[in-house]
Amino acid sequence: MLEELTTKLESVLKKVRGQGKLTEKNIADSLKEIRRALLEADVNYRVVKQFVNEVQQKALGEEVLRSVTPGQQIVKIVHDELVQLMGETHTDIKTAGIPPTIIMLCGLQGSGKTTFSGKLAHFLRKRGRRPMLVAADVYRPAAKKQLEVIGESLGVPVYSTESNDAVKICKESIKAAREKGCDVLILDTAGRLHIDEEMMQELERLKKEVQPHEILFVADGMTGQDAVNAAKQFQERLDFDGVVLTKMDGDARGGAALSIRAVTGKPIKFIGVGEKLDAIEAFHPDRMASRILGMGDVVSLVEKAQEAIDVEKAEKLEKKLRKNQFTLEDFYDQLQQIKKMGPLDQLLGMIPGIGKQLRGVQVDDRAFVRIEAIINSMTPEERRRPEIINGSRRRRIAMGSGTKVQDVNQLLRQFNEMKKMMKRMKKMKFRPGAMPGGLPF
Ligand SMILES: Nc1nc2c(ncn2[C@@H]2O[C@H](COP(=O)(O)OP(=O)(O)OP(=O)(O)O)[C@@H](O)[C@H]2O)c(=O)[nH]1
Ligand SMILES: [Mg+2]
Repeated sequence: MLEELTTKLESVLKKVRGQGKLTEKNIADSLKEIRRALLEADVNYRVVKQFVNEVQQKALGEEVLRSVTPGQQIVKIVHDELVQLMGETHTDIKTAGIPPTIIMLCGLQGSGKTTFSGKLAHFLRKRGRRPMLVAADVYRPAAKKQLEVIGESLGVPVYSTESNDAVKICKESIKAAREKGCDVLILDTAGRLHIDEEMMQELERLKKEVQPHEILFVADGMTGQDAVNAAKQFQERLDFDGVVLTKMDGDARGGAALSIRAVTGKPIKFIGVGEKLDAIEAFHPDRMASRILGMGDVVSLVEKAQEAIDVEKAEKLEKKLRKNQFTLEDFYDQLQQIKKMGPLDQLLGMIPGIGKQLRGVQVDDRAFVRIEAIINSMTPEERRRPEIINGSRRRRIAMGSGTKVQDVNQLLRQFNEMKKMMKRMKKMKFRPGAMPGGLPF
């Protein structure tokens, strides 16, 4: 995510940190580079100007210049300003006093509204809500079908009718939601290639007659300033409540993420990080600022782990670890759980320090498949007591799994390393609840 910007900012800040003494001159030089990096990431030029001014004023303050670690102070200033720029704190979506809570999505064509409806339904349901999707895009012939497929794959009800009156459909859906006991309605509206009068009028009518509790503007994070300009126009007409930035997993440069709040005054509430329906993250300005500066995002990583990891299994595993009974079977189980957390490269990017080394490196999820195949080709006895796996067993396992003996050797070596590491960890004070001490990195 936002790799280019991160690489550039990291390199500027590394230089700053390395300088024993900060002067007005080298602060000005660094700021020039920061300014360029932001402009190249397609951040709005007014936003950049303001940002650089703020950082400059704070950086030239007495405490920084006299501090023992001026470089670190500057990094902190840049970080804090980024947080400020993106809205300071996370803003949740509203909940209606009397259900259903109505959430209306709007945005240009192809920005990711329909996909996001599914993601939001998935997200809310995991938090104990009962969402219903509403097919309010009456223009694109396949739109209803697309939403129905999404609803079906999630097991979430979809309200759709033959009517071509979006206002009517949305109004009717309120009754349908009450009947089905759904407490959130997500309205998937139509997109247009460009902002046009007819589209705006339809959205205004929806707002007036359906009175959604929350209007979210969905913008394609890859389109930078175009997204920001569209947001501004939607803002003027609809006064929406928040922004969703999609496609942040791709080549998004960061321009939209860093300017949209300042330009529209509305917070980013969610980001989309993939095509799958679980590729959604609640937006936290502080976490994003840390990621942008290459400091990782341990909090999100831990949250992902909490969602994917089965507590009971984790407790069993911990007992085994304590008794040093960790087997290849447990290792296999662990892999399955990690897989549920999402694509490896996204996960690694959240680990402080690691992100940088791996940036641009394609992490091969197929390595997982290979390891699975190898473990699958072992007998239960071999999984429990890998020390019995001799040369001929290794050859058999390699054959059975369609891999090479070297692959089997490598896996066994890694497994032994892991066991050794765990032994060491056991000797340390191991407090699973305490972060980051409870994490194996
Ligand atoms: N990589 C990636 N692709 C996404 C994301 N969100 C949506 N897409 C893709 O973007 C394309 C358009 O998504 P839709 O959800 O159909 O967009 P829409 O805004 O509903 O489009 P219209 O209804 O035609 O206005 C699809 O191919 C999605 O798979 C995301 O977060 N990451
Ligand atoms: Mg759509």
